[in-house]
Amino acid sequence: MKKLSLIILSLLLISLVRAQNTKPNIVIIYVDDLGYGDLSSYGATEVQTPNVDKLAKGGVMFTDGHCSAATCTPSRYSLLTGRYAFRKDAAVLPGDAPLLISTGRPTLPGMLKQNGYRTAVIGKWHLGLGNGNVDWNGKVAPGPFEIGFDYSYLIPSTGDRVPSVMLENHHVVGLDPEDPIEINYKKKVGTDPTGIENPELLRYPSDQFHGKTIVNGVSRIGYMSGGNAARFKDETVPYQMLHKARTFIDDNQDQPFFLYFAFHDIHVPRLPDARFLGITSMGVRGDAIVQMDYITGELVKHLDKRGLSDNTIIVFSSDNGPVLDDGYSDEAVDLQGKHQPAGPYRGNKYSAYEAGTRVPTIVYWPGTIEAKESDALVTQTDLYASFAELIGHELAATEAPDSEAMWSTFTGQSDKGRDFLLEESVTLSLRHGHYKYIHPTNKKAAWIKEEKNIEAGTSTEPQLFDLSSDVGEQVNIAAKNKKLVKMMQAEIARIKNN
Ligand code: NG6
Ligand code: CA
Repeated sequence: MKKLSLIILSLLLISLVRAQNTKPNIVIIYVDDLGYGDLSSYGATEVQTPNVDKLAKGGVMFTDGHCSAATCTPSRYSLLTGRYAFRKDAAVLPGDAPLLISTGRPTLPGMLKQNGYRTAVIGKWHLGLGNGNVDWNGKVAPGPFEIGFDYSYLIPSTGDRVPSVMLENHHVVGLDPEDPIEINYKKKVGTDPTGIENPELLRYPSDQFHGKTIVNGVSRIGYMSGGNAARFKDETVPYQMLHKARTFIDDNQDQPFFLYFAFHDIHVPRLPDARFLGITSMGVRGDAIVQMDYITGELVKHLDKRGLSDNTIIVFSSDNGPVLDDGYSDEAVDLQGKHQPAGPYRGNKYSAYEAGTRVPTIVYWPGTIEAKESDALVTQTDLYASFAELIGHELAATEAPDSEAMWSTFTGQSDKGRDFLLEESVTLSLRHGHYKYIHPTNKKAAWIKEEKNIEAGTSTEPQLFDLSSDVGEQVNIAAKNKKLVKMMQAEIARIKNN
């Protein structure tokens, strides 16, 4: 009898190990506003990022990897749904926006959960919460839980938008019911000072959009009253996130898990912890990059410590290109020095040029995938179908409609990237080999400002660039290549009608 149970136990153990091998843990480390040139592995010389470089040197480092859009919300939408955000008209969301992802839509965490994973999102959300009239004092839903996450610990929107609190699962952390939160994006609520009225109270000046309620010495977008005990201190948020991530890993180390670790660094307001202040010559933007690198290293070390590294895939990337002045005068511009946040590429966050979406992209899985540099054209939109391919999940007809299975490319076994790759901004751009087409538009987002050195990259005329001879997108060759332009336009029309 004893022998039989021993046999059963060992069979169970073997199948558990097998299940783990076919279902490795997945960690997506998603940095906010990190540009192509912001890491030393990607050519930065003024800032050192040894921890991320270790992933780049030990994994597949992509030189033509893209987030799906040049801003946060649309990129996150596509990452989590495998669907282009333009289909949803997704743009940067206000802090009181309802949940953008419909609860019935298949999602990456939902798909993994269905396949036995425990799923968590820790960090910046910015995909809306609630049904349109969210009460921050009660149960905040629907949100991550309703679209496939078992656990969430969130900055609800962005650090520069109220409410400046953390949300754990359905509730604001540390809220005193005697001091309820009220949020208003149109008019002032409560008596808290604002940046516009009391600029002398600010740690650094802001533009008028960011000049509303002051929290932690920094004025934000939107008005907030109450919730004083729950208000976060920006400096400690990354460490709280790290703590929650370690706990999630510890609690789930015996089963497959998916952790979407969404940094707020290096988005504005940039308020790195004191130990990183002044560590670079680039001011708080550079210091926040080093803090991000440190936290990444701590996360990787924790996986090592638990013996999980060989069974964990890490994807490291960013949600859009870099920006220096995004609303606060934090010296990022004055102290930039020689640093090139976008590397050799033209543009920035928001822009239709390459720098809007071409971001550091690393896939790391020690012991399973070999280190290499890949110039394959890849997009985060394809992670959904690629992970499904990896774990043997067959996509339903309406699941992840824009996501292509590219696992062999993500692991460096194949160099074949996307034939056509869409880049979203206020317009649509399309990559095909070394060609880059930008669709004409007369739209312009309010925050795109030449005086802030933010280039939209748009034109009312079609634009075509040959990146093989013109990496900086300087010479528009559309007029001389009418056939190619037509073909690109036809492909965009085809994608739109899909
Ligand atoms: C813009 C904000 C910018 C930033 C961005 C979102 C203004 C003028 N600018 O609206 O500061 O918060 O939204 O950034 O309001 S993102 O990375 O989340 O897309
Ligand atoms: Ca962003």
